[in-house]
Amino acid sequence: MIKNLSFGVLVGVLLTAPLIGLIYVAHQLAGLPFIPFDLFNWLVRVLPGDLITFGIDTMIDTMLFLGLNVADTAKTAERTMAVLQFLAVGVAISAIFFVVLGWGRRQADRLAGLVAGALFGLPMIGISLAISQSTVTPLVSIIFLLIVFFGWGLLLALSYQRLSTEAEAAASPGEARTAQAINRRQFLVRMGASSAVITVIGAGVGAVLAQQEERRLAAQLATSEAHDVEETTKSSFPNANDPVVPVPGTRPEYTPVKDHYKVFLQTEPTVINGADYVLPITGLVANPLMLTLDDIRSNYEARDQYVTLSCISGRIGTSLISTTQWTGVSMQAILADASVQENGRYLHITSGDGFYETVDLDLIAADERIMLCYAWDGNTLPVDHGFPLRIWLPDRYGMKQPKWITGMEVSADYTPGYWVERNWDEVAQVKTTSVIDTVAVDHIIEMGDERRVPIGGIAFSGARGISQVEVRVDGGEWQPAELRSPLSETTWVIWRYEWPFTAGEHQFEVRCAEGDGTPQIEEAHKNRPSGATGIHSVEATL
Ligand SMILES: Nc1nc2c(c(=O)[nH]1)N[C@H]1C(S)=C(S)[C@@H](COP(=O)(O)O)O[C@H]1N2
Ligand SMILES: [Mo]
Repeated sequence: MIKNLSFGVLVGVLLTAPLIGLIYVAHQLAGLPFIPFDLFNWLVRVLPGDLITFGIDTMIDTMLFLGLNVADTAKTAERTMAVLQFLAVGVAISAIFFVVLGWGRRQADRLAGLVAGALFGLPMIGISLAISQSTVTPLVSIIFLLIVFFGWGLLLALSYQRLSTEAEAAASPGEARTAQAINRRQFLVRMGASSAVITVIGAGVGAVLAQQEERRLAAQLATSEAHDVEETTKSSFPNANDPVVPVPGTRPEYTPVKDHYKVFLQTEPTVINGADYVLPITGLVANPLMLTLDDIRSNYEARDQYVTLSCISGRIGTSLISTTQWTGVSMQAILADASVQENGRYLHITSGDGFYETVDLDLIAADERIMLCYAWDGNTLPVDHGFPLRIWLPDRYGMKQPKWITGMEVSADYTPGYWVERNWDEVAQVKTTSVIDTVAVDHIIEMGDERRVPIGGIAFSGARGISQVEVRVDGGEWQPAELRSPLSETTWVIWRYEWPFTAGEHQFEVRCAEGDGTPQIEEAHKNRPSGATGIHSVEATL
C-alpha cells in the first residue's frame, strides 16, 4: 500500500508536469485555455471571501517578510500557486488510482485509465468553459482537452501496469519477480526522462512565445505613445514651479504608467476587443444607450484629471498606490443622455472578468468629476488597467471602481459589489495616510555649521486634501514638514522635512491632517475591512 502510494505520487508528478507544459504551449500557440489559471480563478470566485482574504493576506505577509515588492510579485505568486494547485490535483488522482486498484489487486486496463482521465479532465473542462477568457471556439477547446486528459489517464493506467506491486503479483507469480524489479527501474528512468524533457520544452517554448507576445504588445503601446512614460516631472505639470522639491528617494510624484500598481481578480488581465466594443446602458432609463468607444470619445466633452488611486488592501506604508492622469467623460453627461427614470437609484456596473460594483446615483449627481475613463497619461487605457473603459470615483478605494466595464444598468435596488459581498467596506472611502519614503542620509544638506538630513514622502486623503504633515524623531516633538502643492486636489501630496543631523540609530514617524484639519487616524488598524490606519515609522542609522 505504502509502496503503491509512493508510486502513485511519483507517477502523478511525472505525468501532470508535462501535461501542464503541453497545455501551456497550446495556450501560447493557439490561445487555448490554460486550465491551471482557470481552476485558480474559479476557486477564488467560489470560495468564501474570508478565506480568500486570509489567503491574500498571508501571501502579502510572506512577501513583505521576504522583502519582496508586493505590487511586482503578487501575480507571479498567484500564477505559481495556480500551477502547483493543478499539479496537486493530478498527483492526488494518480495516488488514489494506485491505492484503490492496489486494494483490489487489479490490473489497470484502458477503461480504468479513461475513468481516471475523466475524473481529472471533465471537472476541469467544465470550469474552463464556465470562466475561461480563451477566444478559441469552445468545441476546439473541448476536443483538445479531452485528448490530453484521456491521454493522461491512459498513461496512468500503463504506468500502474508497469509499476504496481499488486499488478505485478497478479501477472507474474514466482521467479519473474527480479526481472520485474529491473524492468520497473528502467521504466521509471525512461518515464522520468521523457517527463522532464516534455515539461522543460513545454515551459521553455511557452515562455518564449509569451515573451514575444509581451514584446508585441509593448511595441504597439510604444508606437501609440503620445508622451514619454519615463518622464515623471513634466514642465507642463501644474506644480512644475513649486519651490518645494521632493527629497531624492521619494517615489515619483507622477507614476510612469508601466510602474502603476495593478490589482485584479484573475491570474491574467482581461482582454476586450475595442473594435466591436459597445457599452450598453440599460435598465430604468427612458433612452437606453449602446455606446461605442468612438461615441464616447467624440460625443462628450473630454476631461483630464490627475488622480491618485489606492488599494484598500494596502498596509501602512503601502506600495499599492499610484498617480497618473486620467481622461474620460463625466458620468453625469452620459446618464443625462440615457435619461434616468424617477425610480432609478443605483448604477450596476459589470466587468469582463466577472467583477461588479454598484454606484449610488445620488453620488454621481453630487460629483460631476465621476468619470468614465478611456485614457491614462494621454494614451489609450492599457489592457492591465481596464481597457476599454473604467470608472473613477474620487475619494474611494480602487475596489469600488470597476475596470474592463462591459455593462451599466440603472436599477431601483441596491446590490453589494464584488468585494463588499466578501465583507469589505461598503463605502470604502480612502483612509488618510502618510508615508516616509526616504531618510536621505546620502543627501545631507550643509548650512554653515549645521548639517541636515532631508526626509521625504507622500500623504494622501482621497479627495479631502492635506493641510499638514508632521514628523517626529525618537518619539520627540512633532515637527511640521513642508508641503509641495499637489498635481490636483485628488492626488497625493509630496512633503519634505529637514532634520538636524545626530549620529546613531533613530526612529522616524509621520502623521498628517486633511484639508479641514481632521487628523489622520493614528490608531493602528489592519487593512480589513475599511482600509489600514496607523502611523508609518522607519528606522535609520546615521
Ligand atoms: N473589473 C475589475 N475591476 C477592478 C478590479 C478587478 O479585479 N476587476 N480590482 C479593483 C481593485 S481592488 C483595485 S485596487 C483597482 C486597481 O486598479 P489598477 O490595477 O489599474 O491599479 O481596480 C479595481 N477594479
Ligand atoms: Mo484593491
